[in-house]
Amino acid sequence: LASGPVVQPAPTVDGFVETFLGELNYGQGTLLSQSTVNDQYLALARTVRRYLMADWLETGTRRRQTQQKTVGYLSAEYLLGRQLGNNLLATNLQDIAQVAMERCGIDIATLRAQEVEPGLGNGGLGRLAACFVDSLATMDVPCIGYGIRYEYGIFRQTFEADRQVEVPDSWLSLGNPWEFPHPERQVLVSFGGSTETTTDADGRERCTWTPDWQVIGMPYHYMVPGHRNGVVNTLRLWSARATQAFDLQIFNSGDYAQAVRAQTTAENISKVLYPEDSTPQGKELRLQQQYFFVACSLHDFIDNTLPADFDLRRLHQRIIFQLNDTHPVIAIPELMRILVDRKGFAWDEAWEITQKCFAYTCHTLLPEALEVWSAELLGRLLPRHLEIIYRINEEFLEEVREAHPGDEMLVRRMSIIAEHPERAVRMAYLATVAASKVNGVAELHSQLLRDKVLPDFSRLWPEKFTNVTNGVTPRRFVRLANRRLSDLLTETIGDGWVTDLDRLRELEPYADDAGFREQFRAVKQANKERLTTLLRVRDGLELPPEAMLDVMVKRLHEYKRQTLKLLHIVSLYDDVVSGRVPAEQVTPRTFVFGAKAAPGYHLAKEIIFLINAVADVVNADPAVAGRLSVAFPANYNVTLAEKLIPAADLSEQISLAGKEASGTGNMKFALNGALTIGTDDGANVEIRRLVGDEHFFLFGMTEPEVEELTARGYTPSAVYESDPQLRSTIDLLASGHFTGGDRQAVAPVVDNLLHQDSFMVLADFRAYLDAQARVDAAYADPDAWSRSAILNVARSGYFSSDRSMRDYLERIWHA
Ligand code: 26W
Repeated sequence: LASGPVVQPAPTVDGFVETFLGELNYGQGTLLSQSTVNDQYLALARTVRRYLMADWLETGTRRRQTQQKTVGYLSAEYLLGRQLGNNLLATNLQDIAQVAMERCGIDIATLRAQEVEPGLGNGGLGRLAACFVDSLATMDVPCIGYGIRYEYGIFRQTFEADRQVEVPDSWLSLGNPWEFPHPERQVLVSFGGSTETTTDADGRERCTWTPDWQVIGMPYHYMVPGHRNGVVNTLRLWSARATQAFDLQIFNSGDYAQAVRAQTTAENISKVLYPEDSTPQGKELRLQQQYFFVACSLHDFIDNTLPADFDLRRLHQRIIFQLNDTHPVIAIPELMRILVDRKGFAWDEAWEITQKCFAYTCHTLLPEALEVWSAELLGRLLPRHLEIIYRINEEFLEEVREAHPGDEMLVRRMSIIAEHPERAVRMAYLATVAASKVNGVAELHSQLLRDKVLPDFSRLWPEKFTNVTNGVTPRRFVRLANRRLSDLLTETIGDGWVTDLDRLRELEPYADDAGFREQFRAVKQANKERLTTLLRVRDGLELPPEAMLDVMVKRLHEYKRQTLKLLHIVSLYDDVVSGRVPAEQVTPRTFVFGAKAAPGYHLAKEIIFLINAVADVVNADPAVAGRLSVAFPANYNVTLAEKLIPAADLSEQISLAGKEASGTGNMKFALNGALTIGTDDGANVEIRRLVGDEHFFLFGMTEPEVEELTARGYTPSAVYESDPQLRSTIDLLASGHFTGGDRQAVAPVVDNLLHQDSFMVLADFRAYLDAQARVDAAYADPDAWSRSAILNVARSGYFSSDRSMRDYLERIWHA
């Protein structure tokens, strides 16, 4: 019994009902007749969990026995999305569960809606991590996802008088049936204090770190099921607790209130996800979070996962730590500290081991998004780590001097330590120096990373740099989100595509089959109707279900250019209300936005306000009724994405060329049969190459053209002056037409466009409008449009995260 197989409930309706009622009675302590929706949801989740448990335990046992190399994915964010639907899909229990619930008089959709999604991420980077762990489980690759169990995830967005208001996301308040706390695996993490170097009897220098405070890291385990393959990997998220000793010390001194405050300090570490996406705040708590979770994770793997007698010189044969951006990069000096100070390795040997155990993925090109920690802060919080970083840097710069004697400028440029405006550690440089491989997330991004962000490093170590284009999981974003399309695909080409997305190619011939196109359009129409119903109930929006659905969903950021989309809408509206274009000539479109702004990002919040203001006026104006509507449902998240993306006709991917590292939403739309209007940026480049020019609406400057314009000097007001349509559009905005005559309210955005426009919205306006005219013309021919949409689906199999994982395995992990 102790080590034998776990008995799994029978995968039948009877077995499911029995287990469910058992969970309701014995787990929730209630009767079906008395139970609330939350009781029923929790019991259903625990029922599904039971069908995964035997596989989870078995996978763990198998991993321990075979001792294969494991991927330790280190990520400060995992944007998982709801678990119930995904786990029903993975276990092939969807139909059984539905019938079982019906038998209990329960509508399973109501229970699904009860789940609050774990929003433990900001956007692309966090969602990518969730897709990657899904793929690794489906491919039966050993992986432990390490991260932070934030008590509060990304804030819930509401609108008050058209402005964003943030509400704390208390996702745990109704209970979380998907996690398993493991107090027996808790880890101690130290902070602060000082270091002392002494010399051993045998003449070896030894450093001791005497920290002045500690916290406990408590792991919570989450199941990561593969798709119907009997594999369940583990996500291990850390939660911070106060230590008894720490409390008691103060408590004994008689200051009870102070003792409780100390507890709060410790537990603050995993309290809340930082909602800043791509603008590092340099906050002490954030560095605490970063060190907290990597210290826990390294300790967990080295001391609690590897066998006790493991020879750490072979560490790289058992683990590769993948650094998801710079957030976990403090793991590098932490591993050096473990090897040198705790395990007694000589520096050089420790460095050799460390270099083989890490690989680094960069997810950005914005210089302001590259994390830099002040030496003052780092030294105060982690004095030993700062010493280690200095030594790594010294030895690295020696190597640079040897390769390029006399080039002190180069040495200064490449130094891990910046001296201005203050002494600080460049985390991306530290990662690049230590990692075995450095990768970007799309072809263009990897090239720009080599040529623009890290040019000196790529010259010194060209073989270190590689690309792995991002991908998305077809399980969640096609099979789960778009059941209708999935059924049509499976009817047509079989169900192999779910785990082998290249099989979508077999769909190509059907693009020329009128009957198939008809079915494909019916799927899209049904998805649109599902969405309009949802938005009516959820947001009180009345949208015409037949209009073209034009969707821009992503974090709000200037470089992504939501304002370009807004100018397009205003110009269409302007055309009609000014009488230049009869309303009947306007293609009916519904514009949908979804976007959260970082709470401290003022301009982004002004843009949200302006979109809402324009939406109010456009939606209420009879002049464009039935032609133009604008929807901005609040709180865009994974759950909403799953409803929006399958309904979209047009995918807006309009960042300024050279700014979007990859994008992953762009892939989800193409796979769900939307056509893309997009710039030559990020993975758009690869999408266009694969689906074909004729099935993609390209516009705008290329990255070299952006560079050239920047060098020449860009004057947005001159563009405004030279284009009458742009002038009219901006003047209408500036007039206060959308803000009840209040010109002040629009000034922040309008003035920025006219006098700053850092992301060249005005420069690309004309090209964007022309491309949108091409969209209208194409949409007028439903057969040609659906042919293109089908070819987008058929040719996007490359964007499966399974393929990304194969590329990481081959180029980076060798696992
Ligand atoms: C606060 C500091 C900071 C810095 C960078 C926070 C978050 C970041 C991330 C790198 C931002 C991010 O999510 N990047 C996105 O990563 C996706 C997955 O690779 C890409 O598809 C997006 O293009 C990229 O913006």
